[in-house]
Amino acid sequence: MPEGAVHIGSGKVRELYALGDDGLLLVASDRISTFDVILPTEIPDKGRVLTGLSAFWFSRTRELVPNHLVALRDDGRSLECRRLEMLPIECVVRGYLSGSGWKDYLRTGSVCGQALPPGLRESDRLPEPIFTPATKAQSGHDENIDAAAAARLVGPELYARVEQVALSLYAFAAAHARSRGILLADTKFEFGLDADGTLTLGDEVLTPDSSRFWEAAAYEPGGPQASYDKQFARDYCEGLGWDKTAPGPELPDDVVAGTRARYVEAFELLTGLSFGEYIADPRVVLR
Ligand code: PZK
Repeated sequence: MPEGAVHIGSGKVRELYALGDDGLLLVASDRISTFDVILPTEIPDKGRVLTGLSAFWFSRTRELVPNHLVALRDDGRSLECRRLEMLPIECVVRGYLSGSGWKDYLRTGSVCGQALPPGLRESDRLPEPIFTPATKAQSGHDENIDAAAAARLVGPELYARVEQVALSLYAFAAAHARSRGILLADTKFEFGLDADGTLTLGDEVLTPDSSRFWEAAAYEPGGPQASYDKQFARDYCEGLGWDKTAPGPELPDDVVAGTRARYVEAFELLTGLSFGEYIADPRVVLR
């Protein structure tokens, strides 16, 4: 337990602590989930990779929108943040048709009330990226909602601003990732208001846990794409005939090593830094 911090929440793979009255500490563990189940085996350094990537993106997008990052700790897995009043919507941007977007399109021809051209295949690139808000489900899965429902939750002015900022963040990050051989299929942002009421980017951003990263060289629309980071673990679990209910299976050493290597590779491609440099001094990602 970090010194002086009071534990206030747990995500599937992260812990949240209060730091004084208006600070928070977000700590990323090495836990991994597949098919929505936390596995008993950890992936060494996964939490550092995700924290380093998140800090990298916060640093590079601060001109687009202010964010909650205050400091990156020496352990490389903990972010000191400002406490925000979080908005009650998940801000998803999709550049490709996958996951719940693909499911909704198959059923209705639309995603979040936005009609898409007919004849799209799974994983196809969309004519242009779309903002697809979702509710924050207390338990279980977030539910896609249309713009009118999201605007009722946050107010129409804030909704318009959040949509515009989320689309700008996606465009910036997708272009950066593409130039390094990675497709950013979709990503989820969470925003809040700071003490002055300023719209502020929170949570973790543009990590493999909040986004779908695909290897550009292997991209083949018409079916599901391999996950950049988790595919070894998923393939192994599927091969066991596991029924995808808790508890998940232990991962063997070679699957752990292969999965860790993919996380580190994503970090190095996206940041242009060696992961060893990051471990030696995490603040290298802040430039
Ligand atoms: C906040 N979560 C998600 C849950 C985690 C993370 N800057 C902020 N101000 C107020 N609240 C939050 C944030 C952020 N980020 C984030 N819940 C509240 C969450 C559990 C563990 F690491």
